[in-house]
Order: sequence, then C-alpha cells, then structure tokens
Amino acid sequence: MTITITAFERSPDGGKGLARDTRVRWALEEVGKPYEVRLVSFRAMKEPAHLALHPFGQIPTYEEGDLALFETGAIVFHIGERYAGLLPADANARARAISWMFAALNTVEPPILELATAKLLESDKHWSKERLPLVEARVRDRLKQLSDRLGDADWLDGGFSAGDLMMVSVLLRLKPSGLLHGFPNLSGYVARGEARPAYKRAFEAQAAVANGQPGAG
Ligand code: GTB
Repeated sequence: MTITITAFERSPDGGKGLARDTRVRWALEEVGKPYEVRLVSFRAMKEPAHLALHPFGQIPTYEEGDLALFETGAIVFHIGERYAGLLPADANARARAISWMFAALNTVEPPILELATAKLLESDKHWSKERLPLVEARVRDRLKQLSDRLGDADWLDGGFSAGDLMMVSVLLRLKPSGLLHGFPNLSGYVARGEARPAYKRAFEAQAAVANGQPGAG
C-alpha cells in the first residue's frame, strides 16, 4: 500500500530538517518503507482538502490506504506498531519506548518550542530581554534531567527505538541555540541519531525539496 506524507512546499528553515516531516521520513526510513510526498503551500494547508486530513491545517500528514493520520507522535507510533524496527518486541521494553516518545513530545519539546517562540516572535517586545533567560533556564533544567538519565548510554533504554527517534528529533531544534553544548552526552546522543543511515536519507530527502529536487523517499 502506498504511503503518502505531506511536507512544506517551501520550508521556512530552507532544508535544515527542522520541520516535522523529517521525523516521519526518518521513521519510514528506519523501517524500510518507501513513501511518497505531497508538497503543500501555506495557503493549501488551510484549505478544505488539507483540513480534512489535518484539522489544524499543518504538516505532516500520513495516508496509507484508507487510513489518514496527523500528529507526528501518532504517525511515528503507528509506523512503529505496523512495521518492525522501531519498537522492541518485548512488551515492557515497548511500553518504555512509548514512554520516551511521550516524554519527548510532552515534557521536553514544550520548553524548546517556548524558546523558539521567545526568539522568533517576541524579540521585539520590551520584556523579551527579561523573559528569554527564564525560558532558557527551563530548557536547561530539562536537558540536565535528560542528561542525567542518559548518562554514558548510547540510547535511552537499551537499543535505538522510536523513543530515541522522537527525542533526537526534538533536541535537534536546539542545535542553533548552542544550549546542547553544556551537555556533551546529549550532543553525542544527537550526533549518533544524525549518523544513522536512515536519518541521513530522511534529511537528504527533505533537503532536496529546498534545493528544488523533490522526490519520493
Ligand atoms: N504537534 C504537531 C505534530 O507534531 O505533528 C505539530 C505540527 C506542526 O507544528 N507543523 C508545522 C506546520 O504545519 C510544521 S513543523 N506549521 C504551519 C502552520 O501551523 O500553519 C514546525 C516547524 C516549522 C518550521 C520550522 N523551521 O523553519 O525551523 C521548524 C518547525
């Protein structure tokens, strides 16, 4: 069955891989499933055809036969459930990998998004200089906790899983901020994720869109 995802026709990051289709591409590459990509403009995302797939008018979406999904957490979880390679077979290890997926999206990503908002949308506000250090401190607090847990392990819970895919995807957003430099084990963790052949293929596929050579994954 053909898998089709949606991605920005023109990503605001110019192909740095920070838009959320990258994590879905990465998951599909990890499980070895080919996929097609439908590129959508900002205007098309808010039109009825796309809103029928994504109630909030965003990318990415995922279509496979008569199944249509939105939300990267749900999409990556579905890919992990349906295809081997992202979730451990052992029931308890699988449940823990899912905990890490939720932790990435629900506990680690929110302060990182808050930081992005503070920098991108609030820098012209008179209170921005006071608020930014507070937001950065909240990100650092989470990074410290995550760093303590990871220790010198390669991945969060044994072998690489969908939990790591999601956590690395979330942490990648911090690269330009330099905040990861304070946590060498997290920098190494992110680098290990980026070094995975599946991630590289996903990254190159999304970059090709920015370079005007979009194609299927
Ligand atoms: N919770 C949803 C999920 O995980 O699927 C969030 C989806 C989402 O935020 N989609 C964004 C979108 O469609 C693109 S990824 N935005 C358009 C809109 O809301 O109108 C967020 C994103 C965009 C750009 C960059 N960047 O340029 O660095 C990084 C991340």
